[in-house]
Amino acid sequence: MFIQDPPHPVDLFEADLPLQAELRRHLPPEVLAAELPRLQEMGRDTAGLLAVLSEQAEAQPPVHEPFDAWGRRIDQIRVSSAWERLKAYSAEKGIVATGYQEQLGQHRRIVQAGLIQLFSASSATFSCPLAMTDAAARVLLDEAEPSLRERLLPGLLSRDPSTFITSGQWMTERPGGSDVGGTETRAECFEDHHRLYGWKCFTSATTSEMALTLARTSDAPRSRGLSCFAVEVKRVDGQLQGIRVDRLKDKLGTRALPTAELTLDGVEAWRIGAEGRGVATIATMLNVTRFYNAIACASGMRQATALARDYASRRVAFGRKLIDHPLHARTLEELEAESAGALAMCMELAVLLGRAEAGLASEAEQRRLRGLVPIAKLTLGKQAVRVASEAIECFGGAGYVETTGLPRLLRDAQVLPIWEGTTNVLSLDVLRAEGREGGLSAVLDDLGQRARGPVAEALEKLLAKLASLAGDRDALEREARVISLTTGMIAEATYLGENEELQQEASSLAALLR
Ligand code: MFK
Repeated sequence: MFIQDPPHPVDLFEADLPLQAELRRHLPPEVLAAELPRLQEMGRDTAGLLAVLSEQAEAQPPVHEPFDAWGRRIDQIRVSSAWERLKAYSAEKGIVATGYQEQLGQHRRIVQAGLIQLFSASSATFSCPLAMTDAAARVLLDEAEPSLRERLLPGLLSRDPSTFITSGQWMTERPGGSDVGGTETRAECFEDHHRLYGWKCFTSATTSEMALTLARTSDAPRSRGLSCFAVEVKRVDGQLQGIRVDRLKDKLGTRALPTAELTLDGVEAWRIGAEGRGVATIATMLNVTRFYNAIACASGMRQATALARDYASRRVAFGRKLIDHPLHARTLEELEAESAGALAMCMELAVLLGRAEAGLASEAEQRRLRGLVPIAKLTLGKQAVRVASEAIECFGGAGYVETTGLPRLLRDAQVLPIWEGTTNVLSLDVLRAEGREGGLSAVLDDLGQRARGPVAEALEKLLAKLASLAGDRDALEREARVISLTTGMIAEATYLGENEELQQEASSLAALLR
């Protein structure tokens, strides 16, 4: 009787030749040599420890216990021991801390991008709390009072599991996850702190020790009345102070990740940044989380592609292995090309972010970073879903059966275009970045210098389209998504085409532009 061999967990460093090639391209040899053991070890873990932990964490989703046995309100969210171990693992590997490792200079975000590329898809979405933790660290460094910074930052950047803390980001309320300016939560001012009153409806990583959030500090309309706050989650005698967990969300995917609805009932909070500048303050945070989100997309694409390739090398149909069928081989090549292009985009972002944070970015690079973050996040979000869907199809009916573990690829990909800004909201952010800082022009000017062959031709067409829309704001808004996605794919093909080791992937990706 025929029994099909299932796909095997893959060492995602060994299998990710584009990652290796991109690290060689972007890192000086001595930095790469020093970092290689850490990356290789994590790659081995993706086929071992991390594969086991992520499966266990998925199988044991968080549970909300509103009351203890005696009827006392405790609002405990119980997570699996595997989820706790993923937290400890990320501290030990310094995934967040690497982004702040001074001695790595402008290369800090490149090394970190390599680590997130390996960790994210094998972490049952523990990369989500890490993204928000990193972003909170950035905001605290840039904007917080020294005393608050000194209290919270060491925990966020700790490599010791016993002191490592994570941060949430409580932004979404009833008026919307996108339209943050409608936030209803109020902040009451006391001597040296505030107390917050309101309802947050989509708080991910709710077991985090702290969170950044927005609340209304004045009657000024919309975002002008909002300030940014840090909240430390505290318990006294087992009881949450000033917070009630109303319920956990029942989500399509990211099932190991606790996401809750919270009532804030006088929780203590510390303002960060100027009063009435909450959205601008938290925008720093959004840029870091969108960077992580882009890498989460690239990571998921790599995992899905590696599994589809592994399966195709063993599955026989119509008398030969799937991989030996020219049409299936082409599908795999296209998955490879999209995965490699996505990674090249993340590495470009990592270069720019690292240079900006090390104080080395030119004015043009800073504008380019501002434009490229939303373009990368929205382009890769769509690709992640497309690639996951195609990869699942490579398994036929087995890809549709829960117990194979494969449907998770698609479920977990589907959140990536949604959270941290939907495709349309980010397309409008690209227009905002252009209007205020010339962010899109900076991306396009740079591509004009770097794009070659068919990619340069696609860029010409895009520039002609943009020229035809000049001055017509409504038409520009209607086309914002097409412009952003086209720019994103042209950018990927351009950056990938610059890696001499990845010419095959680059020409497959360029072919997809036609
Ligand atoms: C694995 C990886 C996981 C990743 C983590 C997952 C965590 C999941 C949790 C969530 O999903 S939380 C919800 C996420 N929500 C969002 O991402 C919000 C989406 N909405 C937007 O991005 C809107 O565009 C925005 C709220 C920013 C628009 O609000 P407004 O009130 O219409 O903004 P406005 O008035 O245009 O801008 C206010 C200021 O912020 C301006 O500065 P100025 O006052 O100085 O002129 C803007 O320039 C600035 N700003 C806005 N967006 C910016 C920005 N600055 C820099 N970068 C940006 N992206």
